[in-house]
Amino acid sequence: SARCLPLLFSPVLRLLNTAAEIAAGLLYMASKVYDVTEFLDEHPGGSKIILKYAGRDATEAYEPIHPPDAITTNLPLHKHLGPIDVATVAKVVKEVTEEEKKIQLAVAARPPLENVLNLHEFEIIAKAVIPEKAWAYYSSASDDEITIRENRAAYQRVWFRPRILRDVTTVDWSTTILGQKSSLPVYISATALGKLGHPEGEITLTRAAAKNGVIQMIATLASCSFDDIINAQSNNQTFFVQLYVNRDRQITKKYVQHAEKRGVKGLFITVDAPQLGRREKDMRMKQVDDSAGAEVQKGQKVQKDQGVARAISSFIDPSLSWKDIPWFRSITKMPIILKGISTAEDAILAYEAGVQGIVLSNHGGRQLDTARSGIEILVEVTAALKARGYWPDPKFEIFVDGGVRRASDVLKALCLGAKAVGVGRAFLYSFCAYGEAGVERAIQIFRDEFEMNMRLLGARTVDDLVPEMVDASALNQHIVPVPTDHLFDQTYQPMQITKLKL
Ligand code: PPY
Repeated sequence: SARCLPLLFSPVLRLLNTAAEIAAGLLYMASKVYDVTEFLDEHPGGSKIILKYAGRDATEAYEPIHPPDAITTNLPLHKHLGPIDVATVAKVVKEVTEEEKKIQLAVAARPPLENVLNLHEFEIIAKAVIPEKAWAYYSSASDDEITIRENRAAYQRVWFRPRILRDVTTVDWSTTILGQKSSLPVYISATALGKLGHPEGEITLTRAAAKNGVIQMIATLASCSFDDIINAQSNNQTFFVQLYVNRDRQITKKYVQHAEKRGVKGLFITVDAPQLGRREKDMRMKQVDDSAGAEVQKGQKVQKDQGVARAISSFIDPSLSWKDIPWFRSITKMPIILKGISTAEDAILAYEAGVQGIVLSNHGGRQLDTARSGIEILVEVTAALKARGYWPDPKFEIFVDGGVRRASDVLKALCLGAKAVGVGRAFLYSFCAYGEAGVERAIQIFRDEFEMNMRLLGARTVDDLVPEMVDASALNQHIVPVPTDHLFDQTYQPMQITKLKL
């Protein structure tokens, strides 16, 4: 069912109404009651937030920021107290908050979808219509946010060398990715916690992808459960899955094998996040949430330095290493792709480890700040692989992600050797702004841009995209001026500094 999260009611209802039980941490979610008393001190988000919902329906607060199986996987079975009869529960009258009112007005004020002409615009609209907390989590990047901006700037240091007089009456930008047909040389990359920004979450991506022949990479930390996403499939659509490797390898094994059984066609293992980067916009929002300082004074152990993301990242295994690759090979037949490679050295190790591909990525600027952009890494990686005779190799595909907002960005990456490009935030913002229709519009914009740019570039198919079509000689010059990215600069939000409580 769509109730990704379980809370509950019923035999326990009477208990829930007593102050003692409420204080003890009985929660109900999606019609089930859980006793989380002993878990209070371990909750990565602190105990305060749990106690706020004790004895009440926590579904709405829980759902957007937890993977659907967080409780069912982590809470011992004897703490699952059972279902509750919703009809017997006193209705909590929900007041409409100031923020919700603001959002309602913003939703009504959205421009008609056909007025949205490029992917940047989804970001402006998304920012207006999603909760501040969601915006903080999605838009944030690590430390000084230098890498997230570099992801855009790097594409602007690559210039085209277009060819002419090639009869470009018909142009075709379709391709295959890991042997799977794709209508675009773009796949929807994994982004977490989609329900923070839109009540339907990642399923909007699934539906739009199905209608348009686009491949979706399902995130380990999607708000919709893996099965809800797969069950929503149609048109025989293709999925990849992104994997955060759990400290408990049995959980990982189960997840991977389940994905394979359900027909997923590629396993993208995230290798650039042994610890989550410091995303200060996200962390700052947590401070606002906690009403500054009060917890410390009460002597409670609340980890105030965590944003939404850090609070739920503790399951990720920092001990993951090259030695684990054969184990992954042994548990699945899916192609294995390492997502988050940043150097030629590691690209070579990946090739030698026998994986089927790599994603050159800095995780959307959210991990190591001042790490280089994927497009810059691409030039280094293809040269090094070529020098060893490893590449081109049809059994080893190279992908790039980070900062892609235009088909022209994608074409530059393809010219330089990428098989396809991942787009995360831009699709995320498109569904936050307009749901499924927004994602469809984003895909349509890509199509329009591919058609025009391929004609103007003199490329009839993706096979015509060659290194000679770009001048990438300035790519690793980090101090050259680049043209102002007017649209991005308008949508990009500068960081804030802490405020005195005067
Ligand atoms: C990210 O936020 O960059 C992620 O990759 C998702 C995530 C969310 C929460 C914990 C760990 C990772």
